[in-house]
Amino acid sequence: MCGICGCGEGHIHSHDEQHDHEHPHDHHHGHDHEHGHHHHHEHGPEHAHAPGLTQARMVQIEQDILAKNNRYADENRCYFADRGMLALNLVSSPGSGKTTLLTETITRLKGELDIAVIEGDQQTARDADRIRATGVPAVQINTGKGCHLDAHRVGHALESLKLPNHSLLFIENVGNLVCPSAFDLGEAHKVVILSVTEGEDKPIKYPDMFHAADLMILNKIDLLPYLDFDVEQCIRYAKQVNPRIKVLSLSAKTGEGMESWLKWLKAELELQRIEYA
Ligand SMILES: Nc1nc2c(ncn2[C@@H]2O[C@H](COP(=O)(O)OP(=O)(O)O)[C@@H](O)[C@H]2O)c(=O)[nH]1
Ligand SMILES: [Mg+2]
Repeated sequence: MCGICGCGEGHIHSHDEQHDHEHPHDHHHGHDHEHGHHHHHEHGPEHAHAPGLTQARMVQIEQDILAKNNRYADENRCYFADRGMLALNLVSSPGSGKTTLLTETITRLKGELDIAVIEGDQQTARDADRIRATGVPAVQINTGKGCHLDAHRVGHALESLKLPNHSLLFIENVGNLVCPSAFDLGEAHKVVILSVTEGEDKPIKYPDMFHAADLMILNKIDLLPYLDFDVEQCIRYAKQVNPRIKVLSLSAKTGEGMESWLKWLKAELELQRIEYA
């Protein structure tokens, strides 16, 4: 994960480490931390590859970051549970079709359900703009050099969305098949989207991600006639790293296979309603 690759936020201490002992995180103080981590840099390790940091110290820092993330994820999970909401964390490499799948899904479901989206990208608000064009609320989080969304920033996005009970919330993570697998955002499920243009071996090359996901969506099946992508082999690889993974094949572009995905979404939302509402 990010402590190892050194890409987390550009420096290894996240602003919430300092934030923790300044005031407790309650998600209700309306404070904007988006640009708040320019202070405190004189303290603590700044870079994952900082000279003088032992491997043991690096591992410790990494565990601390994940433990803090997990506490925020638990807060988010309570937030979702209190409202009978379904939150999904969409993960994939860049360009697999996450935003297209979302706009196509929203167009089909927005008459029936309350839907909102949290968009994670390193830069720009392009994806949040694409979502808002469908008529549902979206919050963009820019992670800068960061390669994943963390639960703390998702918690702040929830504050500004003020979602009604029983909402369906999609969280589109930063395009990256590695780091987002390690960060729980409080979601009910991670959904991994794999485009058939990426090659059938991705589940075994990036096993952490496919292991963390409960559902794999094989997207862009409209392109199969032009490729030598082996669907069956891909599904075997996915099940090899995660025997309980569910698989749906679809084309966000033509709409083929979308019905099963919509059905899955509604069933999962219904489960949350029954369990918590
Ligand atoms: N042929 C085809 N192209 C798709 C499909 N889904 C998305 N795309 C295209 O793939 C590109 C990346 O899509 P985007 O939704 O931005 O992917 P993201 O980076 O995962 O959010 C765009 O050019 C989309 O039009 C699909 O099912 N079939
Ligand atoms: Mg996108």
